Amino acid sequence: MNFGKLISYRVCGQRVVLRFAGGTGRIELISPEIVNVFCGCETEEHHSYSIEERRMWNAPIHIEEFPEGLKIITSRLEVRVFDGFRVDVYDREGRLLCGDYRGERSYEPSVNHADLILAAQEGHEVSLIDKNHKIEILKAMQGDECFYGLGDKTGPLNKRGYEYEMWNTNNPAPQMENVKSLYKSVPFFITLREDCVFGLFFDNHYKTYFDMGKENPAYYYVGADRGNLDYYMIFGENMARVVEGFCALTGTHELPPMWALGYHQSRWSYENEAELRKVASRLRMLGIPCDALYLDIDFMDHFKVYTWDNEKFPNPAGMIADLKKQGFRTVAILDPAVKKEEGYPVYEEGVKNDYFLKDANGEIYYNKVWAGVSAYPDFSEKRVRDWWGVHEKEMLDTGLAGLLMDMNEPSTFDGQMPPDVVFGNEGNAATHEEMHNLYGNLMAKAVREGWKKDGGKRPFIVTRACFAGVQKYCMSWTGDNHSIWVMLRESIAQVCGMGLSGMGFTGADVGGYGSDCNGELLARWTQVGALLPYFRNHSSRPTRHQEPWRFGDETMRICREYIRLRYRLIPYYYDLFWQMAQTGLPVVRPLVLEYEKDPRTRNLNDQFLVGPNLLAAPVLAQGMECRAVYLPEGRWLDYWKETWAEGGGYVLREAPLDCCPLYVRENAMIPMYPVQNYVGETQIRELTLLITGCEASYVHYQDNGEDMAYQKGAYNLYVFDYRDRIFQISFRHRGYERVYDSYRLLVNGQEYVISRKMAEAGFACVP
Ligand code: MIG
Repeated sequence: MNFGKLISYRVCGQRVVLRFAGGTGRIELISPEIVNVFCGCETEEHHSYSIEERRMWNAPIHIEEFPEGLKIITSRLEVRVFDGFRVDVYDREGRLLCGDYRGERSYEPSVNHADLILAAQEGHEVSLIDKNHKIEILKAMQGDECFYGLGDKTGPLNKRGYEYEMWNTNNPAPQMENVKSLYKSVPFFITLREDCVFGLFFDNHYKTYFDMGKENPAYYYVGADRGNLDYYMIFGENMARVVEGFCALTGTHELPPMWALGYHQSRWSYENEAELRKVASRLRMLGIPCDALYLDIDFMDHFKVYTWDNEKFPNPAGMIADLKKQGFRTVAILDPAVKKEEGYPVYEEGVKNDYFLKDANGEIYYNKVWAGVSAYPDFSEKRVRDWWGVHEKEMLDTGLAGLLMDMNEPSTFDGQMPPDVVFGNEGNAATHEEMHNLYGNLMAKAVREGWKKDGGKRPFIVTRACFAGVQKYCMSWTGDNHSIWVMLRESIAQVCGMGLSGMGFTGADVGGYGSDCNGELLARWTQVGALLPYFRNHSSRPTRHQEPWRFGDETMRICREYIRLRYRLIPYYYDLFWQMAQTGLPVVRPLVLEYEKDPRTRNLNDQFLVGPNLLAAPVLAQGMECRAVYLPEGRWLDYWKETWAEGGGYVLREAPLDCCPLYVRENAMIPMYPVQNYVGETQIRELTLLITGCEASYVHYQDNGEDMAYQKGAYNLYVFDYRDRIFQISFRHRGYERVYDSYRLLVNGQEYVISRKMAEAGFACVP
């Protein structure tokens, strides 16, 4: 796009409309620190599916003209606009934070056309497309940039030097670091520089391209061939504020039911009632805590959505109720496509009421998935979402506690869905080319709305495909990984990257989905999975079973130990989930999020933090029994040895197969529960608090863990304070009738059990 000379401008509240010789653009201050750059190439106004309720924060601006252009000044920023709609952002001290690149893109084709054609014959994936895009946002590289986020992408945590595409893709082959798109598209990344940090959200849901300095180290760019030029630069004093800013625009996860934080056991598939019950009793017999069991596609009658195979599962409600008595919730998979079959009510209703996507000729569009020839619900229409929700309600009436949405890229077995397939889109018909990346979000919206019909229980909805902002509706998992060591390692950067992109409730299939797992890999993977937000062991049909007991006693005991650790940490996780619902800050964090000024955290791919207080340095390679652990500034308590380690450098930690090195920050608290077979098995009357150092304070959240009463104030917010050896609790909010009767304090190696009264009065921890 060629905007040419800046001719005139008009100020309208926090918005500046800019007339260039070649078109109109505008800059809007969403807040003093969030800048929107917009040009309506296809629609006059914003056309966003991520920012559904557009919020604005008060941001008085004033304008100064200068010879080359215009300055738009807020209390925090100075946005300079030049000819060609070039935009540079400075802080109020005059430091350049982010500047447009002034040259053209320049790249040397690394291979010639003939080579590509040659390689394509053997099946190599080659891209022959012209690399220039209609919309290109080029930012000048200052040299010190690290890049984070971009939703679920493979490769290192720091995306510098890599290129990606946003086009939701289901590819069951191992997703290694050369893969450009996975199931999810979140066109948002964070640029971290030595003395500044900001996020860039490209609010364009068409296929988009991100090059983080791979093509040319002089710039990084974002591109698209369709849609609007519409992006947000989100500044903030640190990375956490930037993540919060992005979530303020696109939403946060809601508080999940507490059981969702437990261990989940899955398999494609537990074939029938007997097999599922066997898994359940095995878990209880071995004392392996578990909260959820999964029904994969085989529970359906010939893979028909919203049906049950009555032979394999003759009495779903009865079975689900029995499992519930043993403390298991049942979660079922939910695929979008509807089998084409006469007499199948879901299909017939869809045809009759015009609920399915259409081809360019206005006929129902069919492709193939598990059920064979199938039609695709048009979730862009509210009436279709409502209908979907009615069937969902019937499903939930059997007692199901959750739904896992799969194949919503949407997947097609018989070639790609053509770009001209038509979505109704509430009267503004749109094509698949535009709507592809949104299909998962729209399905999630349908399922979240449908869930409300079920009354008061908190939703547990998981998605595989999605676009930016899906966190308002559901959580996610990373899809089909493989039981190979690199994918265990990769899952950490994936989960951390998603956490920085608003999607902090996520996890990877523990043990790996495709390929065969083995005992050592499962043990190591369970150690990692036990610490990631969504903790589910899942494996694919043609692979070896990988429940914790499948590889002998030692593996089982190690897995059980770490699953139990997770259950001890449940209140800590719950606090972090509560905090995430308020602010968007993820539960699991790359070290750089908490220690961005420390350059040694910026490329750490094999460690992570759970909240601010717990650091994990898992072993991610076969045969490794010792590893270097980077500890940031400060002292860290070795969780297992109960000894202190000095931070600000690497320590060497032995890590035999039964050990995942863990460290607790100095001057911190971690609340813990006793191990239970499942969340809610016993009523917790005593809270254990691990306290390190000599001064710590901590906010703890408590509610019934089940329903929506917390939204009406039925929760407690405690403040725990420890200083000068005095431990004291107080309430910031008191609305939930149950409070802890006593506290078990673990203070630097000493243990004190004290009553609530003593805790409220202030207790001196003196041995
Ligand atoms: O490609 O329903 O990612 O978790 O077990 C197979 C069968 C389709 C893909 C999901 C996986 C699930 C499987 N599904």
